[in-house]
Amino acid sequence: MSGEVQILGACPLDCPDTCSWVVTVEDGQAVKMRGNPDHPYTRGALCVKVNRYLEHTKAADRILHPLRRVGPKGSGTFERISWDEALEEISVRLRAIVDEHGGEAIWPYNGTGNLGYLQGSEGIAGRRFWNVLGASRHYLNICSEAGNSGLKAINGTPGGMDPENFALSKLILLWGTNTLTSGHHLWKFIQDARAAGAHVVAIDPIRTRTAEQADEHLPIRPGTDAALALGLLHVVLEEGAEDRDYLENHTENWEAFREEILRYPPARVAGITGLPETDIRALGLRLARTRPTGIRATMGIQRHSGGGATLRALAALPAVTGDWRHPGGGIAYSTSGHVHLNIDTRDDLLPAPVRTLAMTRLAGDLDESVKCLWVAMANPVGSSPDQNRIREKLLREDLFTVVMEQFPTDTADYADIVLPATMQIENTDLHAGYGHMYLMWNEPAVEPPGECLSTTETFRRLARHMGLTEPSLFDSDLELAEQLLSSGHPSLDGITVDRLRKEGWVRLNVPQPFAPFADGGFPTPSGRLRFPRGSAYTPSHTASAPGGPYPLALVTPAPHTFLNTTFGNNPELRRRAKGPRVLVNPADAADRGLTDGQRARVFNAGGAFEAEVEISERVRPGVVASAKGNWPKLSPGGATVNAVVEQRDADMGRGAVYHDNFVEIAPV
Ligand SMILES: Nc1nc2c(c(=O)[nH]1)N[C@H]1C(S)=C(S)[C@@H](COP(=O)(O)OP(=O)(O)OC[C@H]3O[C@@H](n4cnc5c(=O)[nH]c(N)nc54)[C@H](O)[C@@H]3O)O[C@H]1N2
Ligand SMILES: Nc1nc2c(c(=O)[nH]1)N[C@H]1C(S)=C(S)[C@@H](COP(=O)(O)OP(=O)(O)OC[C@H]3O[C@@H](n4cnc5c(=O)[nH]c(N)nc54)[C@H](O)[C@@H]3O)O[C@H]1N2
Ligand code: SF4
Ligand SMILES: [Mo]
Repeated sequence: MSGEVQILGACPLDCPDTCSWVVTVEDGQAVKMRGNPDHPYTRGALCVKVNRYLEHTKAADRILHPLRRVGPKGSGTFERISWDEALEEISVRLRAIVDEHGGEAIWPYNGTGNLGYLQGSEGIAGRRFWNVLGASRHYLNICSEAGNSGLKAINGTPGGMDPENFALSKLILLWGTNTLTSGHHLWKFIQDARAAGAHVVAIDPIRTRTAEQADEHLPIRPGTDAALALGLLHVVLEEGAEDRDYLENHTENWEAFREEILRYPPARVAGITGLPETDIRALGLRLARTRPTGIRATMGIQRHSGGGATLRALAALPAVTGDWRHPGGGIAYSTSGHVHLNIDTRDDLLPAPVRTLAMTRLAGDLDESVKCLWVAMANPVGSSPDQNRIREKLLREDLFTVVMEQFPTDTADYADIVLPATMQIENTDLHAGYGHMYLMWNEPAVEPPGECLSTTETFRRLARHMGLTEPSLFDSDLELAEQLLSSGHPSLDGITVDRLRKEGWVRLNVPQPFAPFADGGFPTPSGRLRFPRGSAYTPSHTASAPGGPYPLALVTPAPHTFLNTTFGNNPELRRRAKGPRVLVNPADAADRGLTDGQRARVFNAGGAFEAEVEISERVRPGVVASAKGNWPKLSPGGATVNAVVEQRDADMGRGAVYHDNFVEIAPV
């Protein structure tokens, strides 16, 4: 067909797979998007969500112009204004805030709606601009920081196995991870392993679609996984299957940790985890006898008070068994620890040292000291802990709230100014998967609709409008990409912007197959893996305390049809999600007189939301589950599951505790 071109891009969403896609453009219009079959990891298929991405870019509710609030905060009533008017109002307000209260009164609140190194939360976007103004720093700890910190404590890095190497594993532990929903491209590698005889075990309080496909499912009590890890190691020691040579040459503190393991015999672990002792023993034996064993743990398992200690304990397994020696052995949490880009946010531009505000703590920390909240790539009213308190805080009249958005989210409803943002087919970006080993390029396929601007362009225009002169604020996207690749780290050898643009992706320059710790070499001061000192198991909140008036432990996992709250307004995906639902075990339902399909109120001291009851053996007694991702304003009662998620810090990294809250349920 004449005038038809194919443009290579990458999915920007917060998903480990970072798919390669191909957009067909005809006469300046994107007419088709498909997964790129040539990409070595994502191999073609996208997912149920992003199959609707093109439709989503053209959705009727897409924000296409700058908006100014005309109604009360929260009402979502706006008038259209020009970019000039928007930039002028913002400039005046920001100048006044900086003059009167100092730059720290600005909270640049970036979320994970886009993980791009140019446009998204991983990268430069806006941060140089905020440094010039002396704004508070934002700590992006909403998702993975407890686990990252636990892994750094033991291994010196969150980076571990190359997920492609699961194809070589003989025993695979899918530990608190819902692969088929939250990063399904790994499944092909698991299937390859299975074809070669691997045994696959899912460890999850919910019988998810992943657990259903596994060879074995252990429905563990939430937040007790570190105890299970210690119990499995107890069996490994009973069998004499520890790798003494690896322990001696590549680890620290083994003797004390060995004592800690001996405090967790399977009978005790059965009491803690709610799993039969025979199952723990059987898995321990398998672990003792199977090399290589690969552990896949993603972020779900660490959304608990003890989340950091959990990842640290899981990461002890491949050190004791010596699995790190083999490709196909070890633990894979996030590959981002292997990505060494030069993210030059120019902190030298800061006029003075500034405070850091944590993303998880918006409900508590959005106090009088914050005069401007600048939200980008985030929908905190839908996704952050303690929804009701966030709403209250956003109502403050003297708070100047700017939201850069693609869609009229619940958060945008509270904005004074809304700025229209591009979607991925309309902007340039550089990405790195956190579930694979490739850098990815996203070439814009079409012009932005309406007056949408990319993140980088928005900040360039704002800097110009404010009369700022720092040259690096005006670097072009391609210049920024060059800078990102200029760290000099060997993993980037041979990777250039030209090459990325031509090829679409390039594998990090690491050995293939990749076995990062086969000969030790952990990025710790001693080069050795550091076994935990003291107690290795920190029980979660719901595992340690009786619930009192709220006895049910609530887990709030990833929905199949949304990506966090992204797509939460897509009509077809909403239809498939069938509204907010809560999974209740038959015994707990009977105790409360709940019937299948009925509307119920799920509540605790912090708030309440409504959901349709689904009575199911897929959850353990005492545990209920309701997915994240629904939009409050599109949900019955105007609230979602995050109304009952408390703002509490995990043990490490100040991670959020989304899967670690008590609730009660009553019929509506
Ligand atoms: N379709 C879809 N895909 C997504 C997302 C999405 O919203 N939708 N979100 C993306 C994002 S932001 C992230 S961070 C990743 C997260 O990906 P996952 O880690 O898969 O996320 P979750 O669904 O939160 O948790 C996974 C599983 O952990 C289980 N779990 C909870 N607590 C415990 C526990 O204490 N022990 C054990 N063993 N299991 C537990 C839950 O029941 C759940 O089935 O997925 C990404 N992919
Ligand atoms: N109950 C519960 N809540 C959770 C979790 C849980 O397990 N349970 N998981 C948490 C996790 S893992 C995460 S990562 C967070 C995510 O929470 P958030 O960071 O708030 O992510 P989203 O909810 O996806 O909202 C992202 C918004 O960014 C917008 N966006 C996308 N791309 C761009 C862009 O290029 N520019 C601009 N300006 N905007 C863009 C989208 O339209 C969307 O409205 O949610 C957390 N919330
Ligand atoms: S959300 Fe994940 S699986 Fe879906 S297209 Fe994006 S990267 Fe691929
Ligand atoms: Mo996340």
